[in-house]
Amino acid sequence: MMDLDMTTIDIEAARAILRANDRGGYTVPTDRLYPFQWNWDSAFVAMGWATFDKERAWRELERLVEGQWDDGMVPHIVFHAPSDDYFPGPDVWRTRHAIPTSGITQPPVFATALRRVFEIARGPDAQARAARLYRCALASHDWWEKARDPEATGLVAILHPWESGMDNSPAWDEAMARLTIAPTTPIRRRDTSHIGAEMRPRDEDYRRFIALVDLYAGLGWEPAAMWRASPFKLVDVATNAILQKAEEDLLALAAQFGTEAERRRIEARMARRAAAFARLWSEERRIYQARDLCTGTTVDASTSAGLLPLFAGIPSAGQAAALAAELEDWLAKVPYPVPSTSPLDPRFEPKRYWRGPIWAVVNFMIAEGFERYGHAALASRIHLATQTLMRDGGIAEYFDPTSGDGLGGSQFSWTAAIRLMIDQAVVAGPAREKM
Ligand code: 9WN
Repeated sequence: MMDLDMTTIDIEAARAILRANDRGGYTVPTDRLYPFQWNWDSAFVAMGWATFDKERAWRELERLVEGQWDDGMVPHIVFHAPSDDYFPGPDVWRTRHAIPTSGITQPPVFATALRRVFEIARGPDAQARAARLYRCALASHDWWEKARDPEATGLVAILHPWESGMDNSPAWDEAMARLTIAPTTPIRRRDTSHIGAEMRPRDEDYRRFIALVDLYAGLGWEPAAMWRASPFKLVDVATNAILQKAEEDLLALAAQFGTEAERRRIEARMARRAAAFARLWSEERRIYQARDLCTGTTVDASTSAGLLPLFAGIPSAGQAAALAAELEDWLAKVPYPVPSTSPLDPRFEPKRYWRGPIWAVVNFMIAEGFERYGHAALASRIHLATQTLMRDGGIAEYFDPTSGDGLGGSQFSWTAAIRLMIDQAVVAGPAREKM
């Protein structure tokens, strides 16, 4: 454990980052590189704000749903104010929402954040604010079911790698390599003017990312048309696990804010999804793996996403033990948990974005997951490693699992939020159980 002074300094630094990245009720992930509000970043950031500024925590969630579409989708980016620092901007997305937004979504951490903010940030108007945001979260989960599981399999699919939040994961390689469409929008990358290209996705990835955006923009972002036309339809383990955890949190909120019919709807979805997860389990690989709906095949890639079902209580005790054993094997290869791609996989690259580096938010969810299954030593090992990485490598966007170096953007909001949440988890102990 770190000494108290060090901890106090870290916490002040983490709070200062959130304040510095505040753009008026919403928090940018970091200055310049990501100058707008991102969906799953903001959910974690709201939980971070809740540890020291309750009003700001509520505002973060409220500003995110300013971007919510009429059909319930919460977009992955809300472009509250213009900036030339990021590509692709609103002119590329060509969506029709009053506040410009992207046309795709991101892992739905929102209801989990709402429950947590409601539990720790009570105030005179908390009931009314939570009641309104509960409706937004429910609409978003209903959208996932209708738009992204139209065949009622129990599991939702993503239609763009950016929707997974794990943009260039090896899990998307085969599907992306198969794409035959080309972008019509000229690619003007801005990210590599802020960050070394060796830490970012490759140009060929961007061509494909934008080709999909152009395809969907041409379909007017209409969900049924996108579903029919998409050459990229992946059942992502992380998205489904995060959605399942969010349903659990939504159900808890529904006890106060929902109707009996809504509670039944959420429960039915949870039961269907829990059963359907069996299709993603690989006994041989000891991990959950994605499925490609275009080919009907399992994607043989072992990534940190494959551990996230723990967060939602999906695995059996035996499967949880297998996941722990699998992670131990990874940690025999690299000193820091949890690499985004297995270091035993030939595609592992310790510095290239989602092909190896560690993300504090993913660590947090995996640690909570192991805790849930009684693997307390592994859970605290992950939490402590996250703290150490930040202390030594800075509050960076991501970290090299071989060296511990901080990589990508610096002064990063969701990393700071996790620093604040870990501290609360360690100090508050059982409060963590509630998340
Ligand atoms: C595209 C903001 C976001 C995260 C994603 C991460 C990265 C964007 C990008 O940054 O994605 O959405 O331009 O690289 O992959 O998880 O939400 O931090």
